[in-house]
Amino acid sequence: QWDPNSSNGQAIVHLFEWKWPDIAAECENFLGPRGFAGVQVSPPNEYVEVYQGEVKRPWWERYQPVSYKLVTRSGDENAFKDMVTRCNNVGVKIYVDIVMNHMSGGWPQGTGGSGGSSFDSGAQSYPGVPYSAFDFNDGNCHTGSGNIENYGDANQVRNCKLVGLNDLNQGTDYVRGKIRDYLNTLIGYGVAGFRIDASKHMWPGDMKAIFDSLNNLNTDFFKAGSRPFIFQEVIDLGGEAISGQEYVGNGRVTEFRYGKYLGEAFRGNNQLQYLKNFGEDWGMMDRANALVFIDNHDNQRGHGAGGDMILTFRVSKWYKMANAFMLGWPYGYTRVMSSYYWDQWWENGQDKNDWIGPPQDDSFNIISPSFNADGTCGNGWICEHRWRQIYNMVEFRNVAHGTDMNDWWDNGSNQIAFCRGDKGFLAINNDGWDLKETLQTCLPAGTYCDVISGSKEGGSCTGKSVTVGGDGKAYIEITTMEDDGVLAIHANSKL
Ligand code: ARE
Ligand code: CA
Repeated sequence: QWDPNSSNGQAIVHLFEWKWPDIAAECENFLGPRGFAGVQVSPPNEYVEVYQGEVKRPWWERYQPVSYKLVTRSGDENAFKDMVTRCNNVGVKIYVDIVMNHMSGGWPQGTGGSGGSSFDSGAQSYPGVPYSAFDFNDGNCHTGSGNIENYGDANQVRNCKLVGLNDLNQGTDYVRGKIRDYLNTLIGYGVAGFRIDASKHMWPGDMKAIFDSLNNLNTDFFKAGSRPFIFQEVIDLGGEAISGQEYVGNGRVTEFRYGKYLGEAFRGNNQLQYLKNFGEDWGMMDRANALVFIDNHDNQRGHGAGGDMILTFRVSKWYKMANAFMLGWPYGYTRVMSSYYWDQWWENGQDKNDWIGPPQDDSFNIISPSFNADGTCGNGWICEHRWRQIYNMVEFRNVAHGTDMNDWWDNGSNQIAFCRGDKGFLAINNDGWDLKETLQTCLPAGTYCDVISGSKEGGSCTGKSVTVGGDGKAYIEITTMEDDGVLAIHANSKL
């Protein structure tokens, strides 16, 4: 279903590769108090431990399941349960990344799983579930290699192997039952919903049969009769046999055009003035079905879709502007990315280090983030969600929820501003000259704290203040010398 079952928040954060105890603490110390609705967590089920020459314990090993035992580098089953309970207790929901299209790729006999299960990828035997060769799609795939060779052919996209990953047949009752049991276990622990990995590679009807068979959410934490939130990963930039639209009957769908188009606009391949009708008018899906984000764990490192237009933490000024626009703009359900750092190694337009896993010690244990005095992270974690310009815009989104966009203004190129009812006002300057204008803010008269250059703390503002007159107008200034090209004020930032 389409509703995130959140307490009140309107944005979730993907804590990519975080450990369960660290997420539990983050819910209590930061996400709950800051009004985040929830967390997308990395796959919690057992996967292949990859050691392949130079490539040791890449992040992508977690997308090669071996069983549905809840044992990973993020923690074990008890740690997972404890995280879900503690996050729910502070109003932060957990959304689990579900890999149900496939099991592992081909690995030598004796390769280990993160939960100690053995497997034989060549024989398609996964005793930890158990799955055997009968449960896979080979007979239904008609390409020479057994892999997906042509994205123009819906049949092979669904029934052949994605990059060599053993492809489960979700058409059988047995496979459906195993996936259902796994998801119901998670529901029993109190999760609020699921990100469904590689949805393009499964038949929407098979997925529906599985979702329909799921239990209602745990009534310790949710209203009786609540259904799990579903958001399906489908990369649809147009031009392929399969469209995201085929999946909207099951729940929300990732709108990959959103981050690509915003990347193009902020990088100067398009002008911000044209964002005036950003949304359905741009050919994107209905906002009620869309899950939107600036970047994700794939396209921030050249996997997935969007290419070099995608904005990431590495181009931080643009990145903060694009996130501010997303969180200020009434389209879709929003997800903030939270990353770790790695050194890139570019060769022929490819980052040879795109596989590097999270910060880890010599025994490949993930290292927890540390926290600096100003609240930002250390130990190799970027924690975009702890950047003031981003978390303050999460509050803006919560405050403005339920209003539309009105009073759009632009300068005919890359300076824009708009209101959200009488709840919020946002201005962006991506031109090479200063923005200095008296603009309609739609807010009641008063003095407001700009939550981008600072925060409202104990009744005063650590950044720029904006004085709104009785006519709703205010003098707005964003110079090119400033750290950020955004100004945002809202009902809760009134001084
Ligand atoms: C790894 C190795 C491979 C190896 C394989 C098997 O990189 O070389 O053959 O293992 O051993 C992630 C990584 C993959 C990784 C995989 C398994 O990105 O590199 O393979 O884990 O460990 C398509 C899918 C889309 C998918 C993207 C990446 O449609 O669903 O590819 N995204 C999800 C996750 C990924 C994850 C998987 C799926 C697999 O978010 O993190 O892969 O579980 C066009 C098409 C898109 C296509 C895209 C890229 O844009 O429209 O549909 O996306 O190209 O091919
Ligand atoms: Ca498939």
